[in-house]
Amino acid sequence: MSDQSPFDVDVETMTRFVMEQGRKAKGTGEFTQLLNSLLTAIKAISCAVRKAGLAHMYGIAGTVNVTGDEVKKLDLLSNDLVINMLRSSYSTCILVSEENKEAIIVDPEKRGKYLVCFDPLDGSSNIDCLAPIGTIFGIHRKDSLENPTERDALEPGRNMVAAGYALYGSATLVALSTGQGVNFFMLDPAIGEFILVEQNVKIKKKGVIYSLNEGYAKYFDPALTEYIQRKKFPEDGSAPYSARYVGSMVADVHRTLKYGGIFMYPASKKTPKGKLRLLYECNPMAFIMEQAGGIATTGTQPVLDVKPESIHQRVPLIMGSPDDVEEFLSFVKKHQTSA
Ligand code: AMP
Ligand code: P6P
Repeated sequence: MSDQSPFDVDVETMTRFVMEQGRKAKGTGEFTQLLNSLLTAIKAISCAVRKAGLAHMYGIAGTVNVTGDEVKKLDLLSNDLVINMLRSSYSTCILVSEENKEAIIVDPEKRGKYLVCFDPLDGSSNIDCLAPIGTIFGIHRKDSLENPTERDALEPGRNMVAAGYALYGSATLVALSTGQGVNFFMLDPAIGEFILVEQNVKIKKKGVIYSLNEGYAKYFDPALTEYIQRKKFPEDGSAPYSARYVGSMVADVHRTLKYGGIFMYPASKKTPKGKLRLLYECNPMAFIMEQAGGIATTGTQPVLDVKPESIHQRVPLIMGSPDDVEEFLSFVKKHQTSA
């Protein structure tokens, strides 16, 4: 008998992991229901993303979203999947989606206690060239909301109970934190389950990669310009950093988490408030980054401490290895004092 068993008969699936965590938390099971419903949506999106070319789902769906971007068919499908799975989980009260101008207030008969902010398919401008894209989500607990409104969604990221992302790349991965560290799960298409592959993920203290869109260099402020120059022409005899930029946030952040370094979508003359959205892009990624021992800042304060003023608010974002982010902030400080 071969000792290479074809199946792990005791495989740690994400569903099992989430249920075990639920038991430890001695909760009502509502949160577990939410996570497993979200997972179903992510599995379906992963399937759609990989079939898109065959199912003629590329191309513009003929509408634009609140940010004015042309919406591709996969965006619409992904958004509908997440909304429908969360609504039918009986665990949510308010849904904030990048694709919906206004917050969705869940019908009373299906209402639970969680607010979920999500970008159903981030990086969608990369769909047609098969670059990695992703789903990003952040979860807040909103106990005893009699009549939930959009304003109840304006919570600082520091109050989240969980956050994570799905990356539809060469494989499909989910990164999840419920406040006790970051875990990675990989989708095994053979059994349609996410498998625990890395526990308590920690980012390197310092990396050797910087990641931002240098095409906008003419708009950079002096502190950023000097920092990037220093990465290319180090003055301490160290080797220059590598530049990596996919232009798909989930791919760029995941690489930063895995390899270390710094990811930036900073304020500039072109985008004074940055481009990325606070509630469903920056906050969830900042939660994950801090849980992995990294730093996530707007350049003036931790992302998670920003008090939102509107659900599609943008903020500048600099995140990654603590030494790299602290070094960038030292340039910000230097230019502030010399200004
Ligand atoms: P619940 O009563 O199911 O809404 O859970 C109450 C709280 O317990 C949640 O807001 C979480 O902070 C925690 N919790 C419950 N289930 C889980 C789980 N599966 N994984 C991690 N934390 C959980
Ligand atoms: P730019 C994708 O459209 C996105 O929203 C993020 O996923 C990504 O980080 C950013 O925009 C890229 O923006 O201006 O560099 O093309």
